[in-house]
Amino acid sequence: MSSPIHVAVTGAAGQIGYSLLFRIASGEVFGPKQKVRLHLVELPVAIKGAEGTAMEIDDCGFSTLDGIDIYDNPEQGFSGINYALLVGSKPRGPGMERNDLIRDNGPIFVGQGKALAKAASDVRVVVVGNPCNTNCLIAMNNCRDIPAAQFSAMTMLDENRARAQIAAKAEVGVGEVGRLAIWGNHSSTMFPDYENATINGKSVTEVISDQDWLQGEFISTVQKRGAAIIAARGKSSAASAANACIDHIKRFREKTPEGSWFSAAVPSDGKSYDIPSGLIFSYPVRSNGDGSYEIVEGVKLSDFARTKIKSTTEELLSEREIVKELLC
Ligand code: NAX
Repeated sequence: MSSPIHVAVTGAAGQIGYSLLFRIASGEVFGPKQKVRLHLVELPVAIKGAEGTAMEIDDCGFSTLDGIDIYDNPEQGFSGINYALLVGSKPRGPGMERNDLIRDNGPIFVGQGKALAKAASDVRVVVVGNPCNTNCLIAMNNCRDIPAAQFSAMTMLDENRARAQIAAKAEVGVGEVGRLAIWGNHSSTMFPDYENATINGKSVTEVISDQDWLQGEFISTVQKRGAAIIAARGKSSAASAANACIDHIKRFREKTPEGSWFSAAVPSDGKSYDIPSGLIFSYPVRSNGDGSYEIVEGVKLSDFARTKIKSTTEELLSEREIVKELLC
């Protein structure tokens, strides 16, 4: 086996951490021949919980696990890592507005960006903690030494949710639904682009003729799925979020098949689709399989799609305005 891949997970004692860490340790992400060393990063108050999770991971006897280290200090936790999965952040409390959440969580990502700059160099940073696009922007801006292209935020859960909805409506397997890009923010303004998606290579709109469903119920179900899960389960999505995080990492590591794409929020370049630069924006992207990726160019957007993308762009611009003091 080659030398271990070091993966830091913040919020390791939380719900998503509990679903995510076992699957990383099991070899599912980096393969059966690759050792993994886990860095569990938590707040001091939650270290005991992280220790309990670590005991359970040990008890699984994964042959791909090199070991687990637990930290209450991000700079130590990020030392020498190859991946930083920034999951930990403060959840939205009762009656709390999204803008309050943005203000409250921003400083966490200033600290983590600075810690990454000091402790890590060749690292891929994936932000899951909400509001994940803007948190990623803050971390990236506070970590100028690491190339911007190595930062991304997760919209894969939204893509998976959208593919599942389309598959159910068309009565096909989820694996038959492809090219379903999420545009914009991981929030209720995101646009799940059914217009360019396919079912077995055919356009979704050819297979599903119910345009009202596509423009209405489909989009709003995907946009509000997180809230529907909280209402049903009493807790936010955790296993599906961890699953999407694994998909996100794997899709970036593998070369994307010709003609296909996946969704990820990445730094906007100011050129693609008239999105201003300096945002973390979800686009259709394609991995080259060598650590680099490209935003897919030339995707045809209808007036309907453009209106939706405009609104999610405006939301991201307003989030950036709220945290502007945290961006250097
Ligand atoms: P939990 O509240 O179960 O766990 C969060 C953990 O983060 C806690 O153990 C807490 O101690 C830790 N934490 C808080 N601040 C920290 C810091 N500065 N350093 C290290 N650890 C810290 O939340 P969970 O359900 O695991 O969700 C985590 C985040 O994922 C939330 O922000 C949530 O909103 C977000 N989500 C993002 C999704 C996405 O698609 N991008 C979907 C699922 C989820 O809602």
